[in-house]
Amino acid sequence: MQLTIEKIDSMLLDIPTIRPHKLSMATMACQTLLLVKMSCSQGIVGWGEATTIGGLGYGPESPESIKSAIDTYLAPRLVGHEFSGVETLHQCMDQYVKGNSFAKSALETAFLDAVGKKLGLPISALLGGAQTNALPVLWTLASGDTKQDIAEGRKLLAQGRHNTFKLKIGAKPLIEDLRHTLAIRQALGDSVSLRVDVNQAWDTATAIKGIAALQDIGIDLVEQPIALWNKTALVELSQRFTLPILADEAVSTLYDGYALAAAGFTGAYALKIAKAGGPAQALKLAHVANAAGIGLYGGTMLEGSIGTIAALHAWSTQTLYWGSEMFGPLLLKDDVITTPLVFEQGRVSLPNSPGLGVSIDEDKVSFYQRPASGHRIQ
Ligand code: MUC
Ligand code: MG
Repeated sequence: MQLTIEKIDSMLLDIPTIRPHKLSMATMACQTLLLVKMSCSQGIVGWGEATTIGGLGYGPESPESIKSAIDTYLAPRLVGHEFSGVETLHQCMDQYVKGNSFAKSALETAFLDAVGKKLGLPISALLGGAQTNALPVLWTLASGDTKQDIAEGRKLLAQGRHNTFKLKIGAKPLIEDLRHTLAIRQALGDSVSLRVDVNQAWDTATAIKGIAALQDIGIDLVEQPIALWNKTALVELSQRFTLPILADEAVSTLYDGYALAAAGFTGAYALKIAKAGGPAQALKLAHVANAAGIGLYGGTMLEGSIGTIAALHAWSTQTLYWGSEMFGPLLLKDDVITTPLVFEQGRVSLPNSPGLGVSIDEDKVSFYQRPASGHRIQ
């Protein structure tokens, strides 16, 4: 297999969210999708996507910096070159550009889409083969209001769309977050799995107090309670409590995963294609986790359909002990693929036609595309 990349176009799309989505570091009224359109030999076109949360609130790459890294530094190194697969593509990207895993993820996704279309195989087949075509998916209750979250959770349970929920806490004092969590726990009932994501907001002392209380409330998983750099305390917290800790911001690549496991971390890892540099790179972290006996969770950067489906192809090759949160497209008011993903009975189904397995509505892409001179503060 050889594929020559002939042209790379990147664009920013701003799509409103269905309601404000409140995290400890940002409130999202809109999500910005960075889309990549990769034109290759034989008229094959691949699509990729990268998103982040809250501009520069989540990590070191913003939508605008992802676009600039692609346009100025990555695309010129790739265009006109022939690649035999994602590994040679990555060697080239890593040689000229350090870091910038979100930008690389969009390009790796577009390349995988193109390779799949050339070979007539879904991306999952390129990555090892799907174990399932319906993946577990939770929903995040993050309106910022306890009553509204309860109403939203009840409605989704009644519809049968989700049976597992994640709450975003950490922006408010601990006592308020605990009251909020307990109220939702009581309202939604014991058969529902409830998790919380603190997005690094606590110091270690608050985490010890908070996790002990969350354990009593019956929470199943506590995601990234403390700062991403504090690996020592994260390991200690994982060993101190029976309530498992999910490492998110603290674990991006296989190297992070190895270091945390070697230090004695006993929790689980949130895989994200953006953190690792693409679907194939994220699976390297999954393999390290498998070797260390660490459970996996399919994580999202609240991608639209293209990024979500790219991740689903990768996650489908794994056993996700903690399920996934690939609900990003449901949080957006509109979509750029012609046939939306189907979410029902706590699962999302994986397309199985070649590449990503989707058709892009290019009129929608143009409609939501940010003008070249425009800017948006999330
Ligand atoms: C995160 O930190 O996990 C995932 C789901 C959600 O609502 O926010 C994200 C980001
Ligand atoms: Mg998280």
